[in-house]
Order: sequence, then structure tokens, then C-alpha cells
Amino acid sequence: MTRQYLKNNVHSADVAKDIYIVRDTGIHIPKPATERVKAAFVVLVRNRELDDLRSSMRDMEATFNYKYNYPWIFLNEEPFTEEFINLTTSMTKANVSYGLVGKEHWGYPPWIDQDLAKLKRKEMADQGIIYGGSESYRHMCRYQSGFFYMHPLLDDLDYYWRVEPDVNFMCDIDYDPFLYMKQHDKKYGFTISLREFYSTVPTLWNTTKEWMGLNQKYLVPRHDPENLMKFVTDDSGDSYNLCHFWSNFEIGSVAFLRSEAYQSYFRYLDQAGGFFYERWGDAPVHSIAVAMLLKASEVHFFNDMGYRHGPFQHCPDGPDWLSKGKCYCEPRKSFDMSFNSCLPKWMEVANTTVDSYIISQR
Ligand SMILES: Nc1nc2c(ncn2[C@@H]2O[C@H](COP(=O)(O)OP(=O)(O)O)[C@@H](O)[C@H]2O)c(=O)[nH]1
Ligand SMILES: *[C@@H]1O[C@H](CO)[C@@H](O)[C@H](O)[C@H]1NC(C)=O
Ligand SMILES: *[C@@H]1O[C@H](CO)[C@@H](O)[C@H](O)[C@H]1NC(C)=O
Ligand SMILES: *[C@@H]1O[C@H](CO)[C@@H](O)[C@H](O)[C@H]1NC(C)=O
Ligand SMILES: [Mg+2]
Repeated sequence: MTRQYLKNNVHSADVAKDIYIVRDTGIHIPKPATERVKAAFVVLVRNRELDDLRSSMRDMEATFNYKYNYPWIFLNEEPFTEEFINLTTSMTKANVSYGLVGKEHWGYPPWIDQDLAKLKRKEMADQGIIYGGSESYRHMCRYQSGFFYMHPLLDDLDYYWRVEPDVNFMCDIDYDPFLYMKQHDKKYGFTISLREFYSTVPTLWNTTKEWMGLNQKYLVPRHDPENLMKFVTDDSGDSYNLCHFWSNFEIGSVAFLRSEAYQSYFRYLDQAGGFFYERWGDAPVHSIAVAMLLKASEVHFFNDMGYRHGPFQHCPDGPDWLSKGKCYCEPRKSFDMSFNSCLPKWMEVANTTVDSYIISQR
């Protein structure tokens, strides 16, 4: 048992191999007028990303969390430094926890041929594929696909909000998105959707089709008007159209990811090896799962959130957002306008309009 860190108001604990640190600020926090949801921000991050993370935290706190004080959970496969802990703790009044990712969730499963994986990385790097040569990026994508939601620090949560270093939240959020998700039975929320690089996922769709063939019982029935498969396929399932929700922003249901259906899908993909032999991203994996397993009304487009993760951003449309000082982003620069955006497809498949997603007061 390793006790990594212990001081006033800081408790450390071990759960299996997941060492974690929890700080209870003890500061009196005025309760928001609304119901409190079991929810937290969840950030997988490296020590060296401290400054970029603090910038993301600043935006989140300033546009939303100073009113709600949802806790922050930080995860890392290496122990966080004391500097990292001090300088992130100081960015919020809310509780913070720091979790270590166990080796069983970060590393090669025994059935992976590591020499082949290395060869494939070399090939993909030579082809100039983004992150094609990176080993750590693959462990990250696999972790975000299949394991982050299993971390014991998420055990008590109904919802997570994924945050990354160096993102911006550019509009005031004057309602509680977690509560919105809960009250409307939403399981997954996004802001930006786009097309994946084919060369990172050549066999993902065939592998998915195999899983679907074996697991019909989990799928939303084909003729259900709320079926979302058309978001990810343009030819009745023959091929993947590469559309996905950009998973660096996600507000999602922990129970959905922990469900038998989702986990069975992840395990099947993991066995196939594409996280290592190709470079399957967690974004297409989450998105295809959403399309197979959820109904249109269980997915929400957070249109009224200004959100940037380089090189793209989403900014709600309409002049009053800017003139009332609510947003600092430029609607004209919104990725929604790009030919590569899958938002028009989403609107068509979900049979909704952009305006129907505005919750915030203008
Ligand atoms: N702890 C840890 N976090 C990582 C690692 N690689 C990426 N991340 C985190 O995973 C998320 C996605 O990685 P990022 O580098 O932003 O990839 P990109 O958004 O696809 O360009 C970010 O929150 C990173 O901080 C890693 O090796 N270790
Ligand atoms: C902070 O953590 C403590 C102890 O776990 C808990 O009682 C308290 O409600 C938490 N506060 C907030 C704002 O989440
Ligand atoms: C972290 O904060 C503690 C308590 O305030 C302080 O004693 C320690 O020197 C700080 N460490 C670093 C690396 O800043
Ligand atoms: C997917 O499966 C089909 C039918 O078995 C096959 O013809 C095709 O080559 C496969 N695609 C890839 C990229 O492996
Ligand atoms: Mg990123």
C-alpha cells in the first residue's frame, strides 16, 4: 500500500492498484438553486501539460463551474507531481482528485504482437498519418475507449464531462448541462462532429459489423425511427462514412459506458488489435457505439456552448450571443460551416433543427 500524499484536508487512499488523492476543500460552497447531479469533470492529462490544463480550467470555472462547483478528477498513468497537484487545486474551489491509472489499463494486452505493432507504427509514420508513429497516443486512445470510465474515482458518478488541456469554453453557460442530461434522459452530448482519417481505421467497420452480427440483442432495432446508424453509414451499413463526435468534448453517462453492451463492443475491438495495428481513436469508437446502442433522443448537441480545441471550434450562431457579451467566439469561424462537418448529417438523421438545441437564455 503506497500512501502517496497526505496533508491537511487531503486524503489519500488505495483501491486495488489505483492510488488516488482526494482533496475536500472544506470551503463553504453556496448550493446552486437546482438539484445537484452526481457528476464531475474528468481529465486524462500529463504533468507537462499543466499550463495548458490550467487555461482550460480557468475557462470552465469562469463560464460555468464557479456557480456549480462540480469536482474535478485528474487521471494519469504516471504519478502527478506535487507542483501539478498544487497548481491545479488552486484553480478551483471545488473538490479535486488525482488518480493513477493502473498498468492493467495502460499497456499491451498479451494477445498483441508488439513487433507487428511497431512495424505498423513505422509504416503509418512514413505515410505521414497524424500520430501514426506514436505509441503513447495508441495507449491513450485505448484507455479513453475502454477504461477511463472504470476508474474507481468515477464509481459514484452518473455523468462525466471530459476536458482536455488547451481547450476554451467561450460562452457563459447559464444552466447545468449535467442536470439537463439527467432530466431529459440523455446519455451522450457533443459539440463538434467531423470525419475521421480513413487511414487510422481501415478495419474498424468490418470489426464492428462482426460484433453487430453476434450481438443483435443490444442494437436499437433497424426500423426504429430513432435509430442512428445513418449517422455513421451512408450505404445501409456496408461501410463507415467516418462521421464521429469529437470526443475531446463529451458529456456522457457513466452507466452507458459501463453497460454490458458497450463493454462487450470494446472488448471485441480490443481483441481485434486495431488500437495498436491501426490507430483507432476513441472518438470513432464512442461514436459508432452511440449510433448502434442509443436512440436519437438520448443524444444531445450542445449548440449553445462555445468550444474550441485546436484547430476547430464551435460557436453558437446569432448576433445576440456576441452583443450581450455572452460569448467571445466568432460564429463565422464555427466548424459547423465546414464541408467536413457531420452536423448537417446529424440534423438529418436525428430529424432535428439547430435551433431546437438551444437551452441557454440568449
Ligand atoms: N496521462 C496521459 N495523458 C495523455 C497521454 N497522451 C494524451 N493524453 C491526454 O489525452 C487527451 C488527448 O490527447 P491529445 O494529445 O490532446 O490528443 P489530440 O487532442 O487528439 O491531439 C488529452 O487530455 C491529453 O492530455 C499520455 O501519454 N498520458
Ligand atoms: C467535497 O467532498 C466532500 C467529501 O467527500 C463532500 O462531502 C462534499 O459534498 C464535496 N463537495 C462538493 C462541492 O462536491
Ligand atoms: C505544494 O503546496 C504545499 C502546501 O502549500 C507546499 O508545502 C509545497 O512546497 C508545494 N509544492 C510545490 C512543488 O509547489
Ligand atoms: C471488409 O470485409 C469485406 C468482406 O469480407 C472485404 O471484402 C473487405 O476487404 C474488408 N475491408 C477491409 C478494409 O478489410
Ligand atoms: Mg487534445
